[in-house]
Amino acid sequence: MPLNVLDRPPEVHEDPLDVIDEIERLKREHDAVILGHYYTDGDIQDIADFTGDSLKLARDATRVPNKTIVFCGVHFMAESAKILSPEKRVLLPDLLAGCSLAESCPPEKLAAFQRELRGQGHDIVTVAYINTSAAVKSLCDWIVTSGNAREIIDRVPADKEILFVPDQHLGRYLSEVTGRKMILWPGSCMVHDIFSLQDLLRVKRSNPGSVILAHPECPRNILEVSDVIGGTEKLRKHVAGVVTPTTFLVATEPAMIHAFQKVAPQHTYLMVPGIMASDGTTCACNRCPHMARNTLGKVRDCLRELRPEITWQPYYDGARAVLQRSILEG
Ligand code: CIZ
Repeated sequence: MPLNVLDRPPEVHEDPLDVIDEIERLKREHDAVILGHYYTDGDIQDIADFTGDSLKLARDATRVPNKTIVFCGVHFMAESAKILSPEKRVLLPDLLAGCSLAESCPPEKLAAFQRELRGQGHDIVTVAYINTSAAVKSLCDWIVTSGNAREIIDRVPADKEILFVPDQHLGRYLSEVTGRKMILWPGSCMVHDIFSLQDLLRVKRSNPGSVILAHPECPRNILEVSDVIGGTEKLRKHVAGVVTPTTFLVATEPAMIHAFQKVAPQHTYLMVPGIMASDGTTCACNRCPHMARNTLGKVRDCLRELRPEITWQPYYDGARAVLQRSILEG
């Protein structure tokens, strides 16, 4: 008989310090290393052996000598690590940690759109943000992250048209900074799509001298009023380079503030509010629900059980070459 919600046994409370001790023991037992994205909670970033954006972590995954990688991030990141290091065991603490951008671009739809464009005479090069599935990557010519996008787009011959997938805001921003015309896929990130311009301006007004940091996945209206635009690694380097204590308004996933505080504790960081609901309350919906699936308990459990594991899929073969040349070479 199914359990009624009220009949469920209460969750056992575990002392986080005991969980961390067990994680350390299991890491030694299984020769494991923990990679943690800047968008995971602070306690996950703190136990990670390496933290970073998807570019840095994908590279770290190929360089670490360990047999097992626990990838605290989302599915496409762990998948990319497996594709670039097929000989390693890659664990993702929660297989449901997906990505709204990756979901917005199914491979069959992309393949059909590419056929349609080619049929109309467009000579396209498809550039995909790394926030895509391996099946989509295998249909693309280049994979970019917020950290290497400009550099890679500059390599696309000028006589080619660029189809950029799946983030329309990042694509539009890159088109502006590189001067390359692009055909944009209409995807967007659920976290960055939702900042409220009105509330951002209000916070800015009540914090004179504050500096707005924005991720290029934000819509144009947010980028237009921002002082520094960049991927997480660029923003982190920026705050670390500012000596004078400053108030930064942060228009990206709020867990990033933990990474900022570690390199530049002299500053004050304020989250940019999300859009206002009809009752006048401002949502706190900028937290990525997928990244939040990474918890200490799940990291411990995946090391105990050695699953969920990202296992090799036949279609990974098609994504390997493009990932290698985009992420590891050049
Ligand atoms: O590339 C990444 O890791 C993401 C998702 C954002 C960023 O700018 O680092």
